[in-house]
Amino acid sequence: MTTFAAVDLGASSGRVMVGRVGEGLREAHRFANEPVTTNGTLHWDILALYRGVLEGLRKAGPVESIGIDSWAVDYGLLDASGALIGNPVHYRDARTENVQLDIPDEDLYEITGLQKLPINTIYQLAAARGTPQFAIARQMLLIPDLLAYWLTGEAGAEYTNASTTGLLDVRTREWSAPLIDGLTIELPPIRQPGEVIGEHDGTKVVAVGSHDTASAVVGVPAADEHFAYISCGTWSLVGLELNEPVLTAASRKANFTNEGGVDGTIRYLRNVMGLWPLQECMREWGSPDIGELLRQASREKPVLIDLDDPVFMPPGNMTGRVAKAAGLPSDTSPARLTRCIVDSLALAHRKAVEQAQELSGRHVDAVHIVGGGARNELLCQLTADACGLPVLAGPVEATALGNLLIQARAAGVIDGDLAALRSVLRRTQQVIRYLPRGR
Ligand code: LRH
Repeated sequence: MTTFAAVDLGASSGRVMVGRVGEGLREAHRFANEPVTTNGTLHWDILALYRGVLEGLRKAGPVESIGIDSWAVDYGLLDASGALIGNPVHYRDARTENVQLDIPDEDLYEITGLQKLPINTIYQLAAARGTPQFAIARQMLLIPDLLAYWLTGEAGAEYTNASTTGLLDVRTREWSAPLIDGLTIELPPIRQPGEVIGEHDGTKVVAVGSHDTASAVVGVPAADEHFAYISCGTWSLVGLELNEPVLTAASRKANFTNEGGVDGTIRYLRNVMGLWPLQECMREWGSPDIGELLRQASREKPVLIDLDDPVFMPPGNMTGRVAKAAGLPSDTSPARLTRCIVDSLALAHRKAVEQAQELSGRHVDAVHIVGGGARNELLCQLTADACGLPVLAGPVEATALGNLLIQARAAGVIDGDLAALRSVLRRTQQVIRYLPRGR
C-alpha cells in the first residue's frame, strides 16, 4: 500500500505525519515552533522549522510523495540569487497595526473577497516597503512554498494559500494585475493542489491545500453540503464550503472572507480568535492539565468577552488582558478565566455560523469541529448549545488527513471529488456527536 508524508506546520509546533488511505496516521516527528523577537520584531525561526521538516522526512522513511501545509499569509523574501533575506516576520508582529492601503476597503473586497485582517500579506508587504530588505527582494514565497522551494528548487505559489494574501483575484484565481501593479517583487506562478512541484532526494513533492485551513476543510467528514465547519486550533475558522464567492456589501461589513478551497470551492468563513487566548493563558499558568482545567471550568459561571477584539492578538500577558476585558480582578482563578474564554468562543462560533448562513443563503443542519479544538469537550458542547445544532467533533488530524488525501488522489490511489474523499473519512475516522441542550 502506498504511504504518504504530510508536513503540517502549526503556530506552536510542526509535525511530519505518515499514513496510507483508510488507515490511521503515524506521527513520524514533532518539533517546536518557537518564534523569536530580535530588535523588537517577532520572527518565525524558519531554518529551525526546515531542519524539523528534514528530520521528519528522514524518520518517515520511504514514501510515495510529500505534501506541505502551514498557517497562511506569511512569506519569505528572496534576493536575485534565490537566497532568503532575513527571517520571515510573524503575522502577530505589530508592524501592520497602522498600515493604510491606497485602495478603499470596498474595492479590495470586490477584487479579493477577503475579510479585512491586518495580518493579510498585502498589509505586511505595505509595512515592509521602504525597508532595505525589501529594496533588494526579487521574489516572495509563502511559507509552504518556501519550504517546497528548498526541498525541490522549484518556485511557485499554491492557490489556496495564495488566496489568503489579499493579492489574488477571487474570480480569475490569478494574481490581481491592479493589486500587484507597482510591486517591485515577482510573484511566482500559481499552482493547484494535486500538481507535482518537483522532487526531493528522488521523492515527489506534491502541492496540496497548502493553507492548513484548506487541507482541514478537505478533512471534514461531512455527508452532504449542509454543514458548517470550525477548524479549531490557534484560530477558529468558521464557515461554509460554497461554489461561488459572496461579495455583497453585507458580507464585507460582517467581515466574511472568501478563501480559495481545493477543487475550485470557496471557503466562506470568518477568522475567529480561536484557542489562542487560552493557549497563551496556559503558557502563563505553566501548562496545567487541560482536562482537569476544563472540568473545573465547566462548573464556573459564564462571563462573556468579545474575543475578536484586536487587544488579544499579540503574545504575552494574556491572563491580564482577559480578566480586564471581563471586568474580573487580576487574580481571577484559571478555571474562571478558562470558562470565560471557552464560553466567549462558543458564542463567537454561533455568530459566525448564523451569519454565514444568512449571508450565503446556504442552510446547515450540522456543525463539524475539526482540529485540536475537537478534543475540547466543553467547547464542543457549548458550541452545540450556542448554535442549537448538533456538533460533530473530529478528526483532530483533519489537516494532515486532507493533505494526505490530495496526495493520494494525485498518485491515483483514490479518485473522485471532495465528497468521495470525505466518504473515506466517514468510514475510517471517529467522530463524537454533541447534541444541543435546550436554549
Ligand atoms: C490557521 C491559519 C488561518 C489564518 C492564520 C494566519 O492556522 O492558517 O487560516 O488566517 O492561520
